[in-house]
Amino acid sequence: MIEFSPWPQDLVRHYRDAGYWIDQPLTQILDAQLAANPQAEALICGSRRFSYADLDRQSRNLAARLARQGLGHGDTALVQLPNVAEFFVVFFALMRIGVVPVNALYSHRRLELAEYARQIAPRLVVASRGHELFRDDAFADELRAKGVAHLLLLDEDDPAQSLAHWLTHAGDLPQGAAPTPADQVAFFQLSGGSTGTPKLIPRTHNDYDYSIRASVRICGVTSATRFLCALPAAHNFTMSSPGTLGVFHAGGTVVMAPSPEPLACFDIVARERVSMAPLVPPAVALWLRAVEEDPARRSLLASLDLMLVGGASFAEATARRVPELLGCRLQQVFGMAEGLVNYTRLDDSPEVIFTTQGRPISPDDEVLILDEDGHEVPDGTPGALATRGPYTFRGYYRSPEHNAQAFDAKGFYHSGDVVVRQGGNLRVVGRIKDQINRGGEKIAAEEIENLLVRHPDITHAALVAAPDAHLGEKSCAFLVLRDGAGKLSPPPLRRHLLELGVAEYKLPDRFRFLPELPLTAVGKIDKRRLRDSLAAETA
Ligand code: OOB
Repeated sequence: MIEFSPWPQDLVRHYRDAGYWIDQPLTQILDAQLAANPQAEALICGSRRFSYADLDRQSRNLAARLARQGLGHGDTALVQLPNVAEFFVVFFALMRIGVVPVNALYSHRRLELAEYARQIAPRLVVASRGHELFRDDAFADELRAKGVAHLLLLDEDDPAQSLAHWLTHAGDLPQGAAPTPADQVAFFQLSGGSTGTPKLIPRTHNDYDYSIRASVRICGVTSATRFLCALPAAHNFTMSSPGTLGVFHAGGTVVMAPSPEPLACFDIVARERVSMAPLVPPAVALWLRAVEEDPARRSLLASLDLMLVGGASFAEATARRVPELLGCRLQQVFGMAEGLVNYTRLDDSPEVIFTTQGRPISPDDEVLILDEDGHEVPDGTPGALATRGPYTFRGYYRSPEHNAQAFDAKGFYHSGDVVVRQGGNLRVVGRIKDQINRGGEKIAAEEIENLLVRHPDITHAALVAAPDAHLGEKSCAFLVLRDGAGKLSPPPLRRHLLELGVAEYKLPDRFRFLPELPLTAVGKIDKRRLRDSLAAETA
């Protein structure tokens, strides 16, 4: 079994008694539809259409082949796929045989994948030939040298490692192959992070399944729902809030799109009569602009009933324009891969929907809003969010030191968000974690600072958020150069980071050079002053 920090026994009992944890593996999502309505349309990916029976058959074929290779409980997998149907085939196949995956983002590069592989020591890697890392065999060979026994590739010619080939029938699932127990780790979610190395979040079947079932009710997902999967499929928002898994749970249809780019998505929405779409705020802005530019485009969105918006702060003025311009309802979502998810409710007043990020899923989500001394603040006063509950994790994978900081003695996870409670709803008003939220994509400042100072001419680096009209935030790196170093311009600095293998979305958007970094009274880098100086520049 994969180790994780368990919930204390009294809470475990309570979560079961309250009916949150029902001890079913995530494969039950598919099994239920296979029993109820196997021919219903589960998944559309370009011109390919999958019934629930198709999805089940292909994932069983893969599961059987993997199990015959000896993969099962105790094994992990590193998966990196774009937004294609195979993402779900692979996910359910691994769930079937109890192999625990990390689903890396397609934008991740060598640094991220190597780090995840270091942490989980996978026996299986599933990736795509279309990704720069797998275009030749160099990285694959590196992974093999570190213990990866099987590599399966999308768009691969060699049958031995062609994912498509492994999805064909080669015998049934061996006796004894089974998901991990429902109270054990099903898979890892990715943390947006604020630390030097990306952290992994163990999610159990029980906790994840509960968040999905409850989200389905809150968001009104039914078998008639046609759900656009245009954000990265591996992201917690896209997967479970209510996400693709919520749609499968309800027997609806998931429609894949390669990205949230509006014109391509509008055509898909119109062609496949999409009714529900989760988006991050910058994508919403692009959709709004596309309709403003050509109001006739609005008719392409006629089937769209509900847009879910989350992942980064969403301006009230933009929120108000969603129903007006796109002709659909709006639901705000404030969630985190670590667990806690808040939604505005479908029957909330427009004021609540436009001005807040909703309230928690569960009556047993405990949310504390704390001042600097750790005391709860009154309603209407901003404070730091701390939470625990039936689907909020209790520790990052193998990270005792970081866990000691991220959790308090009572097991509350301190998310680093600054929120205000008003009338029972939360508003996200700021952040104390050292992270940049670049339109929903999270960048841990420390990770990039560590990479920047590996440049021979850089002695100190600080990465901070700069306000940005389109993305909400962009990143700016403040650098101190070694005495005698010549001028450095952005292109070689970005090249330095790319050569270290970091994902492109983490590259600083701007660079500023200082003779030294400002320090606070206790000698820490004064990031507030750096942020203020950027705000002053824009003003
Ligand atoms: C979602 O998950 P993550 O893990 O990528 O990021 C979580 C962080 C939160 O702690 C918060 O800082 C920020 O993203 N965030 C928001 C927000 N939703 C997330 N900040 C302001 N307003 C919002 N509505 O981003 C995520 C996971 C599940 C559902 C939705 C989003």
